[in-house]
Amino acid sequence: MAATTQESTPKSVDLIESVNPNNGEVLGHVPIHTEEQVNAAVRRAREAAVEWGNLTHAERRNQLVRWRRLLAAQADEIADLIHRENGKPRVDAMLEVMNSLSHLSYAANRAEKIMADQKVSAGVMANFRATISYHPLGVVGVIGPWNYPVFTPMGSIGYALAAGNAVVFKPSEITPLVGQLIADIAATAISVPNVFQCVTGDGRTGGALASAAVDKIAFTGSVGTGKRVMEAAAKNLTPVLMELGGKDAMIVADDADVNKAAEAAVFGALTNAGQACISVERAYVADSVYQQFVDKVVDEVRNVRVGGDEDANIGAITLPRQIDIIRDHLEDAVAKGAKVLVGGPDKIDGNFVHPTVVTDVTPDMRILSEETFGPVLPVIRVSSAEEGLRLANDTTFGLGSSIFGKAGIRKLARRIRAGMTSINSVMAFAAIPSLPFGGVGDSGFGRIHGDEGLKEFTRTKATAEERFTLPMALMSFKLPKNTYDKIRGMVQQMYGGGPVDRAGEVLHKLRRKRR
Ligand code: TXE
Repeated sequence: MAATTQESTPKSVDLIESVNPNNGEVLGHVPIHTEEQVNAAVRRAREAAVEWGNLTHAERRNQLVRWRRLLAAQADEIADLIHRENGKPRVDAMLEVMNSLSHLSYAANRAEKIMADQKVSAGVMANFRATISYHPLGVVGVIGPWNYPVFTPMGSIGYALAAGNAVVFKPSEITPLVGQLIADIAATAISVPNVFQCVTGDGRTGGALASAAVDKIAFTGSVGTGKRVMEAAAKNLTPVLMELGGKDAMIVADDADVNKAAEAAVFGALTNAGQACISVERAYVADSVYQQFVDKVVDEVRNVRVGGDEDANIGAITLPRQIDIIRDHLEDAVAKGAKVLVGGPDKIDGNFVHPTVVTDVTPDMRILSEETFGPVLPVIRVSSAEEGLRLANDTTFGLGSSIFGKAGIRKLARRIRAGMTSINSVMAFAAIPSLPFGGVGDSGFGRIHGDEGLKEFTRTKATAEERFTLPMALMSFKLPKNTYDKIRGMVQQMYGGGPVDRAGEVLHKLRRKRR
C-alpha cells in the first residue's frame, strides 16, 4: 500500500501473484488488503482530503503537474510494467502512458475554471443573488480494470484529485503492480500524505472499498460486478459511477471510404487483443460495399502479428478465463452457421488468440449480443446504413460506436444510442480529454473525462443571498389581507393565465363553434 505508514494496520496474510500473460513469468506479489486495512486507508484519505481540499486550485494544479512530470520521466518503467503485466506490446503501453498523462494534464488545468462559482438568474426572486458553487466530495474510491491499467483508472483518479478529493485506488488483481507504481510516484510528487493511496487485492478488497465510508465509487469492470458494487455502495447511499463495457458497433455506409473503414475496423477490433470496452465488436456494412470491406479486412488481419515478442501487434489475452469466453462465442457462432474467414476457435494457442473474422452471423449468436472482449470481428451485411443503425441500436449496451460515410453521416451518428461515437474513425473520443466518456444501458452511467468528468467528483451547492428587501415580503406569515389577489394578479401578468391569453381565446372560440 502506498504511503501507509501513519497508522498501524493488521498484517495481510494472503498474497496475489502478478504474472506476465505472454510468458508466465512471475513479476511480483502484492498483499490482499483486508477490510480493516481498506477502512484504515479510507480514514487516512479522509484526513488528507481536508488538507488537499483546502489548497487553492493553483496549488493542487502545481502538485498534479509535478506528479505528471515524474510519471513522464518514468514513462519507460511504467510502459514496461504495463507491457509485462497486461501483455500488450510495448508501443501500445507507451501510447497508454501518453493518453493517461493527457487526461491528467487536462483535469489539472481545467478544474479551476469548471469549479468556479457561477452566478445565475434568480428569476422571479429578483431581489436575490443566486450562485452555484462546486466542492470536492471528500474521498473517492476507484476500482479499476486490467485492460488499460493506467489509462482507465486515470480517467477517475486524475479528475477526482484535480477536483480536490483524496483517492483510494484498488487496481485489478491482474495488474496490481502498475497500480502500485503510479501511487508510489504520486507519494513522492504530492506533498499531502495519503491523498492518493493504492490498496491491492481481489474482489474482497474491492467489495470492502465499495462498502467503506467513501463519498463516491468509480468502478470499471463487468456488468455483474458493477451490480454487486452498487449493492454494497447502496448500504451507505454512496453514489457510484459505472463503466461496464460494451458491444460497440461500426456502421459502414455505401458512400464510405471503404478501405479506410476496413483498416479502422481491424484496428478497433484487434488493438489490445480486443480487450477494450470500446473495441469494435460488430461491423454492419452496407450491401454495395460489403465484399470490398470484407476482402480488405481479411487482407489486413492476415498481416497482424500475435505474440509476446517485440514485433507483435497484439499480445496474449490478459485474463486467462477470458479465453474460454472467446472460444465459447466462436464455437457457438460456428455451430449456428457462421463462417470463419480467418482465425477461429481452433486458432487459440495457450494465452494467444489469433485474430478472427466471422461472417454470416445472426442475432441468436452470443457473439452478437454479449461482450466477447477478444480479437474477433463479426461482419454483418445490411441493406443500408439505416438498417445498420437499427441493428446497432438493438443491444442492451451503449458505450462507444463508429460510423463511416459521407451524406447525412452526422445525423445518423446522432441517432446511435451510445455514449460516444467516432465519425470516419474509431475510438478517437477516448483520446480527446475534453470529451466525456461513459455509456447508457448495460454500459453504465456517469461520465469520466472532460468537464463532466470533473463535475462527477464534485458536489453542487446552491446559495441564495438576499440583496434587498421587497416591500411585499412573500416568505412571511405577516401578509396583508389583499395578498392573495396580488399574487393572482402576478400569476396572470407573468404567466398569461387571464382572458387575454391568446391560446385561451382560440380555445374559447372553438368551443363556441362546436355548440
Ligand atoms: O471484471 P470484474 P474482470 C469485462 C470483460 C471481462 C469481464 C470480466 O467483458 O470479460 O468484464 O473481467 C473488482 N466488489 N471488462 O473479471 O470482476 C476486481 O478486483 C468490488 C470490461 O476483470 O468486473 C477488479 O478490480 N470490486 C471492462 C474490478 O472489480 C470487485 C474492463 C473489475 O473486475 C468485486 C475489464 C466486488 N464484489 C473487464 N469483484 C471495461 N468496462 O473496460 C471484483 N471486483
